[in-house]
Amino acid sequence: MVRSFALAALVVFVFLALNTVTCFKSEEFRKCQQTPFCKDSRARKPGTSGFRASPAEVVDGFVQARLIPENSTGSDNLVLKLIVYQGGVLRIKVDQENVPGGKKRFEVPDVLVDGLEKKRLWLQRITAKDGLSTFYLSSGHEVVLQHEPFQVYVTRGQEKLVSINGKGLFHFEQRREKQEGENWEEHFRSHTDSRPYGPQSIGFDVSFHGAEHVYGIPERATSLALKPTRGTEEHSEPYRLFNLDVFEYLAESPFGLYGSIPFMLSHGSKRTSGFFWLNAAEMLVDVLSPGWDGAAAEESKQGIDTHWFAEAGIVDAFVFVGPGPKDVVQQYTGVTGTTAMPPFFSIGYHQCRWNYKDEADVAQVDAKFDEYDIPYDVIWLDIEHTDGKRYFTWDPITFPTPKEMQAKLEAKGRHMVAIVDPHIKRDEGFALHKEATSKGYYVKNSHGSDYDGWCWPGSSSYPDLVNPEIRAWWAEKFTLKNYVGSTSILHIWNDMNEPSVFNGPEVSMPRDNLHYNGIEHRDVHNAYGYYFHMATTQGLRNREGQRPFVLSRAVFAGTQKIGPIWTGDNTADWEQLRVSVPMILSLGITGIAFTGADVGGFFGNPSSELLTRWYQLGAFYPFFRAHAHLDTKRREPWIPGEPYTSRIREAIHTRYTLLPYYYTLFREAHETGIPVMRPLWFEHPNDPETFAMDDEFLIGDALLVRSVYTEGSNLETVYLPGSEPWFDIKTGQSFNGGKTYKLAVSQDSIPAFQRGGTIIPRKDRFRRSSSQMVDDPYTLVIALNSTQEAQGELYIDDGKSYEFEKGAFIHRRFSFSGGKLSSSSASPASKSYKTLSTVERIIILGLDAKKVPAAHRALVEEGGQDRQADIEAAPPVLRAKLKSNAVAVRLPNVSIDKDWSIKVL
Ligand code: NBV
Repeated sequence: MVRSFALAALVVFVFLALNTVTCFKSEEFRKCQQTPFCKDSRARKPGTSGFRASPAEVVDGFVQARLIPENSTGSDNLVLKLIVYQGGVLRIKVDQENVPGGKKRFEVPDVLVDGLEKKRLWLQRITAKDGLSTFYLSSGHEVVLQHEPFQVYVTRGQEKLVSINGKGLFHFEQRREKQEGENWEEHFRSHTDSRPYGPQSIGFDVSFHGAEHVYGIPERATSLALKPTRGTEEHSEPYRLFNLDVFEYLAESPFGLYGSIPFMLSHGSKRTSGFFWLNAAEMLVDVLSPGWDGAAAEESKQGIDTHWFAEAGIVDAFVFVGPGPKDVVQQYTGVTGTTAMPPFFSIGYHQCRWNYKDEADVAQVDAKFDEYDIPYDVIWLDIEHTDGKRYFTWDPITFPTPKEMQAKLEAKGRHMVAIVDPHIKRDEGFALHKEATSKGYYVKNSHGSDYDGWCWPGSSSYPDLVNPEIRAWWAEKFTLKNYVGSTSILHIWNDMNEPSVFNGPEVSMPRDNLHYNGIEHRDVHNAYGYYFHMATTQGLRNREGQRPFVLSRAVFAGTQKIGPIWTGDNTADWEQLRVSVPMILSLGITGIAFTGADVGGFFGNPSSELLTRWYQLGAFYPFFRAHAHLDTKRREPWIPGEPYTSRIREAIHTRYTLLPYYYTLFREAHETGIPVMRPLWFEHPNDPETFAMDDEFLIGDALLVRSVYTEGSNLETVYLPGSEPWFDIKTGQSFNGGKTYKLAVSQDSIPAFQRGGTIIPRKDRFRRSSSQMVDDPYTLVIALNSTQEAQGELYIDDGKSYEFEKGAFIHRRFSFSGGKLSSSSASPASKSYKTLSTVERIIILGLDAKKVPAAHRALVEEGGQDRQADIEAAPPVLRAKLKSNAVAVRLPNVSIDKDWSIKVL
């Protein structure tokens, strides 16, 4: 143990020495001015692109034309393809046809969903008139190709929705032969990039007409509504999409973090639309403020212009027409995939720390949760559990009996997660390294030998997971036989997969490194971590067909169909608590529903109040895990003592009661792509008050949460949107919608409200972990709207396997109207999943005072039989105080999976 901690300390020391100081070192990372293609792209003037499109023709059901640069002497190498998919999706591809040397430019594979081709609309004709070629996109929408100057836009009636190159910034550096004496090398700090293919950047403008805000393009620590980066002058660096291990990242910075999702949504009172550029090379996006191009302020206020540019690749972009926010996300996830259905345990609470020292430490942390009556589902092991940072191994001194350790957890229905990073220790005695070397499975340097970088184990190499054969090999390492010491309750954490290389340029891999088929790292950089995550997940999936849980730090478009991610190394301060909300919202609206931030803050020691507030917020994150740096003080929930421990317990308990609701929302995300945690404008798209709001959020369409982000706060401003009432989830107090309130807040919880018109399924009995709640009875909380009605859903399956894909699930719809609650099937299952659960309680909030039942009996009808159940009204004193009427139906005992009704009035 001493040995491994001494080694860890040494590596941390080396890492810190490389970073010189322990905070974000901006000079480690390239600025736009230090990146030639970025600098050149930003210097381009509107209207200077000078491309024209040749007459368009329909080829194999899509539209094709050539893009010809101005003053071209016959260079018509650029081929434009416009492809339409069902449901309002336009794809725009521009590629270089004749590349010197015959090597095609890189087109990112493995991101678009299988079966996309089946959704393609087979175009029959285009209408050519006045230099415009027009064709059908979807009901009411058309695509227009303007030939000279080249521009593509989408219309609805007379209205333009989204245009590409409307501002004339399109440029495409074609790969060409190197001229005599030309030097294509680039330098950054001590690093040289040989750039063997020379300049090959691409850029264009995208205008979102009628938009009031743009959102998306994570991952960064900024507000949800993206601020302009340029106007007539530069305001800030452009938003950067380049996966990097940014040490102690800053809140409020356009700088990109561990992940890149090149998908942007625009929203205004009239509509939402979206734009996605499938490209894994370094990309930058400027959001331009009105008047940036010299257009009259009034004219340019009609929407938002953006400028996108990437170092390499091709144009493979998608426009999504909406019209609402949920439509856009559905269209985007229709192309890139929806959230993988998580195993049930993984939506419970996770306890992590760098590091739980040894098996005794794991056992005592586990026991303390029971002692303090706090449920948790998963305990995590960070890098120190390995034998000298050789992943898939266990330190023989500190973790000598990993299977026994896991068996003890399993007995309580709990799980374990262990870390597996992509850097493999270059140690001749390490079988994994020997095998990878002999099979030629490592990423190569520009000279073709195995790339050797510096990471936790010291000298390390990185498997080339871009190659499907190597992914299959990597996946095999996770079988219970190959991963010695693992059991079926062990799941995986993929960290450092940007990839992080301590001595590489910008703490990553050189861009001229080589993957299989000669793919340059620059082309695939932002997807490396995606492939690593994919191969690991495949490995766990092969293990007995159970749903895997693999947490990744790096993220790319499409990651949602693989597994969850978290927001990396945040800091224990109030500002980072605050920014976690827009970060998770931004990931959610770009498809990644299963995310969270380290509760408590990774770096530094939170005060007990901050830690408690973080639990109170984190309990609502889709992914709920506490984590802390090696150098921090212990901070498990019982450490701060009273009154904090009780408050933390209450926050975790609240999460556990809501697990049925969260699981139902995950099912929705899996089916439709719509995120679990949503910005207010997702549910209230016509309310401009909500558009820039990111200090409150919604869980599904029923819960609104407003966290507390300042120390000692006892008063907070909360906006409750819409025209229906909202009910405080703790007290039942009702508030009218469409108003801003100044509310007294206590230290015990953060404000959270249920919207009138919704029904939330809960399980209120406290257990040690979620697996022990399987057969527990439900409580249904009905919050009535102004017409005394409400709707809700519940989805249940075995929480473990893929049987749900064959119809082994229960999906119920609850509906309250005319004083009666009914349960009916929401989607027919081919094979029913069996459960013993019943409904033990129904709480009704907001009953019209005059209608509170006098009889105190409810009439229950199930399977053709009638019976009665007791109704308890809230005592009159409480009723007056709540200004709402809460009644509870006790023990109706109806089966959760059957049709029934309960007449209350
Ligand atoms: O594996 C150690 C840490 C991990 O705890 C953290 O969550 C990751 O984001 N890891 C980064 C590497 C070291 C960070 C200083």
